[in-house]
Amino acid sequence: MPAPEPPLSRTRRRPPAAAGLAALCLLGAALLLGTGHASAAPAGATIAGPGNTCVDVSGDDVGGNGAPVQLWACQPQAADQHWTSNTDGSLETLGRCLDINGNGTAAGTQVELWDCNGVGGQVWQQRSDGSLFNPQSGRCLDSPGGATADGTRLQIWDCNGTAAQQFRLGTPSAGESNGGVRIMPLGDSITDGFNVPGGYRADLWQYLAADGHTDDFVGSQSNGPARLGDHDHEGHPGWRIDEIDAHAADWVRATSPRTILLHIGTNDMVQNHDPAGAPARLSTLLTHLTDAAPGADVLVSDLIPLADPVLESRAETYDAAVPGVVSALAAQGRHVHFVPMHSALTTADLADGVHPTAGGYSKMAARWYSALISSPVTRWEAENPAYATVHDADLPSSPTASGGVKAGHIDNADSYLQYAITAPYTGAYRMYVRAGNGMGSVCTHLLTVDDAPATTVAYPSYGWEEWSITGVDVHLQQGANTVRFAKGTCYAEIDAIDFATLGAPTPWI
Ligand SMILES: [Ca+2]
Ligand SMILES: [Ca+2]
Repeated sequence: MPAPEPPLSRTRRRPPAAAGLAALCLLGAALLLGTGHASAAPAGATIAGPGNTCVDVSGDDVGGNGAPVQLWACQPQAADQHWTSNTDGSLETLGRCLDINGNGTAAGTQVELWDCNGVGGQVWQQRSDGSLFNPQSGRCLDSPGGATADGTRLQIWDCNGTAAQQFRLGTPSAGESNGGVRIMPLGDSITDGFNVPGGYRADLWQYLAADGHTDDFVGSQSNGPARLGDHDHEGHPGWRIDEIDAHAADWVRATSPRTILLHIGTNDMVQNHDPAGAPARLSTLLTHLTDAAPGADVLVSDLIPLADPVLESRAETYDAAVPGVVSALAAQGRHVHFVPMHSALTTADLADGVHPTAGGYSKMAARWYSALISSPVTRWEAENPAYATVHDADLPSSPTASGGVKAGHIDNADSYLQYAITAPYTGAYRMYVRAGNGMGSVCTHLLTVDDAPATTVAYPSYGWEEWSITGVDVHLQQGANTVRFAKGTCYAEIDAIDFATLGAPTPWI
């Protein structure tokens, strides 16, 4: 089976956008046919509320004065569910404090977010019975009627020790698991993240968090930056297929992954280790993996490009065999699925001829995520003049950006980055914004899609060149659309945006 045509070539001069999306729709269909979390997450601690909820600010990590404070399902990456305890007894998130409306004291007064100002209505004491006590009012934080539904607005009420008043301030550092779906990134240095610690896993984690998935990356190895919420992985630099195979069954028995992401074979090609036999070795590895974890789904990719033509030629022969290896095992009832990774990158995305740049790893993450959500994910670079323009802003080069360039200095009232997006159908899309924010607090852009009123997109601060991915639901018209990011609060940069159609959910994440 030939390697698939690159569905969204980053080097194509002017991809008719609709064609690009349509091609990836076909890719999404093809993918379907083939068939812990170290919260360096946001700073601060969660406040566990009644019914396994978390104390949350209404709206996505925006939090202006008066923003309602409510219960919501816990989301480990949500900045507005992480609260810092200040020395004056206040609890702070998004730069503001948990506040009783009007500094009130009456039972039933709602709580909100407000500028930290040291008033008595912002003082909270954790008590041993699990309540959060406000000394000024003599009352406790309370969920009305003991409600636990998402969006339940909180209030103060007479302290009564009931479940409605159980609010426990957590410890700031989580473990390497958030209790979600276990995913094992498995492979060699490209999984380990050679040159760029965390590799594709950092952006993949960001995609998962952007869509509210809770996942536990598993494996015996660990590395990566703060924006990678779970550093566990099973990437072994320099290892070939046979070397991974010697340990793979033990690894999956140790961690019971639900989903395995496998990119392996590069070292077989680089070492010229019987490349002709590599497909058979891959088949053996997959057999051992699926025997050891028959309930797991194994997503198997072909290899990203190699710069050396001789190595690349070997790899392309191997790549061409991978879909057949996968389909033969799938025909036996084994849960294996092919993911076309070669087409996600070009040699321009390599740092050293073998390993991706940071931007290349980001493209790998987008392709893995496309498979995991069974939906095409198309990337639109901020710097591509075919469809993107900046006004009173610029396009600096960036060592960590996809394509090596980002949009920056969106600093003034009239500054913006604007895309001309051509969409294949009218309806709902999921947009992912790869943004950089080194301000130390949440920054925003004002997003305008066509003629709709402007909305706010908020980005956590991981540091400049440490990219976050934020998900936004947008409605596009078939054909031409205008998507504009204008300056909001403080200063954030944009590397690229991605669009996904809303595909069928998979059980893999
Ligand atoms: Ca983990
Ligand atoms: Ca870019």
